[in-house]
This record gives sequence, structure tokens and C-alpha cells, in this order.
Amino acid sequence: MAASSALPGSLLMAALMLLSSIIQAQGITRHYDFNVTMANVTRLCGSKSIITVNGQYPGPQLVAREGDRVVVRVTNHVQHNISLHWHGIRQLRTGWADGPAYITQCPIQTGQSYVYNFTITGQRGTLWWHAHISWLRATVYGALVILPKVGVPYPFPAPDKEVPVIFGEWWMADTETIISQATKTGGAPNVSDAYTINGLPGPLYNCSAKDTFKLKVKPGKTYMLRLINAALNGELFFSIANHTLTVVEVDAVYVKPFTVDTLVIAPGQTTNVLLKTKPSYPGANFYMSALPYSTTRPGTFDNTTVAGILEYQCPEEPSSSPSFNKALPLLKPTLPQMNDTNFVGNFTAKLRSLATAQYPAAVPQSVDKRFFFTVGLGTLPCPGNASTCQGPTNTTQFAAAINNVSFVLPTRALLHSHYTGLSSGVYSSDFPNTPLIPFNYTGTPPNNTNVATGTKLMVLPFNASVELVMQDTSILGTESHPLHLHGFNFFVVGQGYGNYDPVNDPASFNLVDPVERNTVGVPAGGWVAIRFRADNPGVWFMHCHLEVHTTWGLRMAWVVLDGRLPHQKLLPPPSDLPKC
Ligand SMILES: *[C@@H]1O[C@H](CO)[C@@H](O)[C@H](O)[C@H]1NC(C)=O
Ligand SMILES: *[C@@H]1O[C@H](CO)[C@@H](O)[C@H](O)[C@H]1NC(C)=O
Ligand SMILES: *[C@@H]1O[C@H](CO)[C@@H](O)[C@H](O)[C@H]1NC(C)=O
Ligand SMILES: *[C@@H]1O[C@H](CO)[C@@H](O)[C@H](O)[C@H]1NC(C)=O
Ligand SMILES: *[C@@H]1O[C@H](CO)[C@@H](O)[C@H](O)[C@H]1NC(C)=O
Ligand SMILES: *[C@@H]1O[C@H](CO)[C@@H](O)[C@H](O)[C@H]1NC(C)=O
Ligand SMILES: *[C@@H]1O[C@H](CO)[C@@H](O)[C@H](O)[C@H]1NC(C)=O
Ligand SMILES: *[C@@H]1O[C@H](CO)[C@@H](O)[C@H](O)[C@H]1NC(C)=O
Ligand SMILES: *[C@@H]1O[C@H](CO)[C@@H](O)[C@H](O)[C@H]1NC(C)=O
Ligand SMILES: *[C@@H]1O[C@H](CO)[C@@H](O)[C@H](O)[C@H]1NC(C)=O
Ligand SMILES: *[C@@H]1O[C@H](CO)[C@@H](O)[C@H](O)[C@H]1NC(C)=O
Ligand SMILES: *[C@@H]1O[C@H](CO)[C@@H](O)[C@H](O)[C@H]1NC(C)=O
Ligand SMILES: [Cu+2]
Repeated sequence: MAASSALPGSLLMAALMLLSSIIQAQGITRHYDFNVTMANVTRLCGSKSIITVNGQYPGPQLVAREGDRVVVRVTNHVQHNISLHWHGIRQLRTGWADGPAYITQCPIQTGQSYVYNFTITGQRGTLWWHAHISWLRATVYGALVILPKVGVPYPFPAPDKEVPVIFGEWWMADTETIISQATKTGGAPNVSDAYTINGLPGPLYNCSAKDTFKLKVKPGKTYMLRLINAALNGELFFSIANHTLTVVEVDAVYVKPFTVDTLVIAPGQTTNVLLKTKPSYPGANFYMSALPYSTTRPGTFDNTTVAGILEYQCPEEPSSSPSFNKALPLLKPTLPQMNDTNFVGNFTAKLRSLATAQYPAAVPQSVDKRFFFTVGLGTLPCPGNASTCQGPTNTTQFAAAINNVSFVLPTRALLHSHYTGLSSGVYSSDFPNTPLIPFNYTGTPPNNTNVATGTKLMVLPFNASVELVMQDTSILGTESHPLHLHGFNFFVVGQGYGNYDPVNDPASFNLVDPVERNTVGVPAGGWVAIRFRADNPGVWFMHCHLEVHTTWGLRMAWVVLDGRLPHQKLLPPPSDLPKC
């Protein structure tokens, strides 16, 4: 082809590419159709009818780019009420699409549809979506992958392949029966029978070897694992035998890379890691394993181990050949003891924001509103009589609270009540700033462990700079609580063990490059300090992401008021918003 005729063509091509990158920079709309349906799934030699999206378990992966609009039409074909939450999505001014039932919306009832409509602004990485009503997220969850804008590279070497690795929890029995039984007896719900990787329990359980996640890899490559902890109650240690993991991102925010043998991931958290495979065929297979981190009594949590297999493809065999690798030695990782709180503290202390010009850490340097919340367990009078009560004593049931308030879900949605100014009889705006009765939070627990119940919210003016210290308590035992805040990312500026010291501890706060995330573990017997800017008007749920604690009341909500300018106000509700 002559140069003279090629020139206009390539100019046209360049113009088209420029045009498409402009369109891409503004984002496109991604449509998804989510039918909530029942499906029969067999695990551990037992078949069970579960709630799913589109019959898939785990649910479909949602992929978008930073800047895109996501429109998900959810239709409920099952007998249970449902709502879906896009975990970690900021939902700027679109709280109506956030999802927690009775907080930002009424549930989608049988036969109804609701369209979740939101944009992804200033976020890229791994998040996830899950049901946000009762315990339905046990089976209703999936990955939410946010790619960077077109032409924007990762701030680390591009991986050869990206793979979602979602941890879950499997019960042989129906999870709705489990939690309603526990609520009736006041006792702790039955623990799960297995942990899962991408829905598969793996070879260490009875009758489960065929349900094993296998990651087939080639030597000398880099894989990015998008780790998501979708387990209901299990905070997890994760490791791959004879391989290291380089952490590059958590909760859809890049971090300064660091390399570990074992990492910790709490329910609600996501972590992207780079896995470099060995330079040549190693002649072995490797377990990737996860087991729980818990400081509670044995028997009160699922203490089993889930394993998947990292399988190198044999260089002599085509990748489609039957599993040649079966006869090879299988190497297992060494995981910490299940109660190794020091390991968890050391790991979380390594997390740091990138804090570069392109990815700055916008840590609030001054504070307008300061709060101190205790988070932990407590008791309430048992719902049954002493002969049927299965709580911590024969007259008390398990409960959990923030600043002694065990949060009761309303029967109407909080966001709509706030928006319409009809909060009376739905919620009150008197959530306490600090515990009403201070005590030695991590010392001998008080004699009266009963908590108060209520639907109390904390009101924040638009754009307030907030510092919140969350303190674990020793009432019924110290425990790590992964607290998740909807509508915001926050910076983890400090953490420590024992009681928070408001005089001396702030001196060690990191206001330069603290990690930015949406779910943070309040250390067992310790405290964590976070900062965020209340720049997103709406009603935002904050709760422990251990589902058992949320059920017991370890939850509350913030009301962030509208600002004065038009773009600082909550948008009006969509016309199909479910009613209750
Ligand atoms: C959802 O259900 C509708 C009606 O039953 C059907 O037309 C549609 O194809 C389904 N979508 C998916 C993704 O299964
Ligand atoms: C699940 O299995 C039961 C019992 O075999 C059957 O009646 C039902 O139709 C199945 N459900 C689905 C969604 O396949
Ligand atoms: C989603 O929201 C945008 C902005 O409000 C609106 O223009 C669009 O029509 C909505 N899409 C759907 C399917 O509701
Ligand atoms: C929970 O465990 C108890 C004790 O093992 C058992 O009696 C009960 O049936 C279990 N509940 C469910 C829903 O399986
Ligand atoms: C795996 O690690 C063990 C312990 O460090 C070492 O002895 C062994 O040679 C390694 N094997 C492979 C195949 O990398
Ligand atoms: C798990 O807990 C059960 C019940 O308390 C106990 O019998 C078992 O030894 C524990 N297993 C491990 C691996 O800790
Ligand atoms: C952790 O558990 C082990 C084994 O049960 C026990 O020996 C050890 O004292 C526990 N450590 C802590 C810090 O509780
Ligand atoms: C945690 O870090 C401290 C100080 O660096 C070290 O002494 C300790 O051994 C570490 N603990 C664990 C479990 O890694
Ligand atoms: C309840 O517990 C108390 C104190 O532990 C004991 O005296 C009483 O007999 C128990 N009652 C029943 C019905 O188990
Ligand atoms: C709180 O309890 C802890 C653990 O028993 C103890 O070490 C500490 O001295 C107590 N603090 C105060 C202020 O009493
Ligand atoms: C609990 O009650 C006992 C007996 O009344 C009292 O001696 C003790 O100080 C109380 N403990 C606390 C932590 O209030
Ligand atoms: C579904 O939600 C509505 C509205 O809150 C409620 O009235 C109804 O009882 C719920 N249905 C079920 C089956 O839980
Ligand atoms: Cu908790």
C-alpha cells in the first residue's frame, strides 16, 4: 500500500481511538440482569436448595471500569425478601442504591424488581457484592472487579493473569433456619461445616475432594489473585505452600507493596496479591489454605481448613490433558495458630497507602467531630425461659452493641424516613458520642452486662472531618470485630492493645500514609482509630461484618446532612424504590 493512501486511514484510526478513549474516560454504562432464584447445590455429600443470583454459586462476576455507570436490574423470584449491597462502592449521593435492608431501602419482595443504578467514581480494584438481609449473603455473593480507566496502568508490573479467589462458608443445614433457631433460644448459631474457595470446600473435608478449586499456572508468570472474604463469620489466615504473596491493594485502594508468606483477611475485606510462579516446573503441587483467626472459645467457631491446589502445568503435556500431576508430592503451607493475635497485629501494621501524586492519601489533618465507641458483646434477657435459654447464662441471651446500644432494625427504611423528614417513630438522633458509663474496657467486665436496645443514629454536618476510635471490650471475652462503614473509605490512623489513651496515643497516629479502606478489624482486646470526611450525604450503615455479631446488634447508622450547594445533596429516590 502506498504511503499517500495509508496516511488518511491511519489518521482516521487515530481519531477514532482518541474518540473512544474520550468516551471511555467518561465511562460507559454496564447493564446486568440479576434474577434471584433457587438452585440445588451438593457439597460434602449433601444436596441443599440455596438462594442464588442467576442460579450461580458463587454469583456472577460484575466487571466495570473506574468512571463507569453500573445498572443492575434485580428481580426476586424466591419466597424470601432480598436486597443487594455493592460492598465498598462509595455511592456518591446515590444511597438509594447501597442496599442494606431497612437502612437505605425496603427489601425487594417476591415478584418485585429494583434497579440499582450508580457510578464508580475514583475507585479501582477488587470489591464485591452480596445480599444484605438476614443471613442470605451466605450464598448470595460475587466479585465486583473495577478495572482502571482505559490506558491507565496498575502502579505495579502488569500481571499475566487475574483470578478471583472468594472465601465463603458452607452449612449443610439451611442458614435461615440456623439463625432463626439461635434467635429463639438466645444461643450462639451453629457454626459452619466448611470454609470454601470459590464455593468449593476442597480435599480436607469428608466427601469433598472433587469440589476443589484448582489454579492451573505456568512457570515464570505473575498472577494477580483478587482475594475476597465473603465468609459470614470467619476471619481467615491464607497462605500458599512454598510461594510468597505481594500485597498491592486492599478494599480497592492501592497500597505500598509488601511481601508475606501468610496474610489475614476479615469478612468484608478484599486484598489483591501478586503471585510469582517458580521460574521452572517444580515437580510438585501446592496447597493454598485458609483457616480461621479467632480468640473465642473452641467450639464457638468453625475451626476447619479449606484448601485449593496450585497446579503447575507440566511442560510436556498440553494443558487439556487429564490431570498428570496427581502423583506429585503435595506441599502444605504452615499457618499461624488460630488465636495468633500478634500475627494479625503485625500484618495489619504493614499496610500503608501508596500516597503518591497520582494516588494521594487525603487524610483529614484536623478533626471537627471526635467520637469514642465501644464495640463488643453483651447480654439481654433471654427470649425463652431458663429451661430453653441457650445464652451465656440461663436467664440471658447473647447480644452485641456499640456504646451499649444494641441496634434494632426499623420496619421502615431509614434513608427514606430521613429524606422525607418523617423520622418520628422510625429512629432517634441521639446515638451517644462516648460510652455513658466508662469502665475498664479490657479489664474485669462489669457485673451488669445487659445492653440497651434502640434505633439511634449519629448526625453529621456535610463535610465534617470525623475521628472515630473504636474500642473492643472484654465483656464475654475480647474478640476482633471487622467494622464496615458504608458510603465512605476511611484512613486507619492508629491501632493498639488495651484501653485507648486519648492523651498519649494520638502522638503515634500516622497522618501521612495510613491505609485507606472500608472494613477494619478492631483488634481483640484493643482499639483502632479511623478518620474520614463526611462528604457523602445520606444514611450510612456501620456494622461488624461477622454476621453473628450484626444479628446480635453490633451495628448503627450515620446520617450525613446535605451541603448547601446543589452537588452536595442526596439525589431524589428512584421511582421503583421498594416500599414497606
Ligand atoms: C431473568 O429472568 C427473565 C424473566 O424470567 C429472563 O427473561 C432473563 O433472561 C433472565 N436473565 C438472566 C440473566 O438469567
Ligand atoms: C431441587 O431439588 C428438589 C428435590 O429434588 C426439586 O423438587 C426441585 O425442583 C429442585 N430445584 C431446582 C431449582 O432445581
Ligand atoms: C440511572 O441514573 C441516571 C442518572 O440519574 C439516569 O440518567 C438513568 O436513566 C438511570 N438508568 C436507569 C436504567 O434507571
Ligand atoms: C444446630 O445444632 C444443634 C446441636 O447440634 C442441633 O440440634 C440443631 O438441629 C442444629 N440446627 C440446625 C438448623 O441444623
Ligand atoms: C518447599 O519448601 C520446603 C521448606 O522450605 C523445602 O524444603 C522444599 O524444597 C520446597 N519444595 C519446592 C518444590 O519448592
Ligand atoms: C475444632 O473444634 C472441635 C470442637 O471444639 C475440637 O474437637 C477439635 O479438636 C478442633 N480442631 C482443631 C483442628 O482445632
Ligand atoms: C492459643 O491456643 C493455644 C492452643 O490451644 C494455647 O496453648 C495458647 O495459650 C493460646 N494463646 C493465646 C494467646 O491465647
Ligand atoms: C510481631 O512483631 C514483633 C515485633 O516486630 C515480633 O517480636 C513478634 O515476634 C511478631 N509476632 C509474630 C506472631 O509474628
Ligand atoms: C439457672 O442457673 C442458676 C445459676 O447457675 C441455677 O441455680 C439454676 O438452677 C438454673 N436454672 C435452670 C432452670 O437451669
Ligand atoms: C484494666 O484492666 C487491666 C487488665 O486486668 C489492668 O491491667 C489495668 O491495670 C486496668 N486498668 C485500670 C485503669 O484499672
Ligand atoms: C461486681 O459485684 C461484686 C459484688 O457485689 C463487687 O464486689 C464487684 O466490685 C463488682 N465488680 C464490678 C466490676 O463492678
Ligand atoms: C418482606 O418485607 C415486607 C416489608 O418489610 C414485610 O412486610 C414482609 O413481612 C416480609 N416478608 C417476609 C417473607 O419476610
Ligand atoms: Cu463483631
